[in-house]
Amino acid sequence: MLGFLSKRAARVSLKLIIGNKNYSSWSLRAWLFMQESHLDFEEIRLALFTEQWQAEIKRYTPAGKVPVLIDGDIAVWDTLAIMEHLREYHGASVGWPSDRAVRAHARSIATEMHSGFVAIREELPQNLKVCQQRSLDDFSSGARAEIQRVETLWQDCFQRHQGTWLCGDFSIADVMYAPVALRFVTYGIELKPEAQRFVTAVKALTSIQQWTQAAIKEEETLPFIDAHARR
Ligand SMILES: N[C@@H](CCC(=O)N[C@@H](CS)C(=O)NCC(=O)O)C(=O)O
Repeated sequence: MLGFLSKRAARVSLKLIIGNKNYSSWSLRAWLFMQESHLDFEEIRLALFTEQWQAEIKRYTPAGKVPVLIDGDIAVWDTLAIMEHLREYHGASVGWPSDRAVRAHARSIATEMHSGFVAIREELPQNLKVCQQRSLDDFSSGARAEIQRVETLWQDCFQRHQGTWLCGDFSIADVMYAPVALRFVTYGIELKPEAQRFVTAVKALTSIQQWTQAAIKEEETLPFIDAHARR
């Protein structure tokens, strides 16, 4: 048994390079995926946009962004690539729904998030220390439209599929939208009850609570992100 454990420990060489827990939503996605997949990994946190940031991140990826997965001598960057790599080579249990139509829906909404929602990212950047009650009127028409799209998308999921999560069991679609749910909490965006179900489910995850508690303890500040909370 001990022999098995030590072999396993030797085999597990995954490192996840992340940014500040308070600010980095893409880091949160990769980390959440790995936690909920019960993978062993070492976490390496780099503070975003410090003087050393560019030099530090370029040691791991030419793309210059977090998250980055280090798997032995292989570096994988970009959240979707990281998740696919972990599914293929490390048996990550979080994935896509088994039903073909549900899987197609999950893939569509997950990649809609991955490639879009630019106004939400700009006007409601992840900042887990924020606790506000904002009105939709505070945001541009573009951001309002995107918030409404997310609300409709979540409602549609719960109307189409049975279960706690967007497409039934916890999947990559939920990983993609979890940081959006937290933004709606921190900026105090009210949602229709059916969409709010997703926010409630995300907040209840132990992994999310652990990440948020660590984020709140971080001391670094990014004034250009904090500025969005002061208006
Ligand atoms: N498409 C990338 C986005 C990664 C990304 O934008 N990461 C941000 C932090 S959340 C970053 O590293 N920004 C640093 C920079 O732009 O210099 C992914 O899915 O991982």
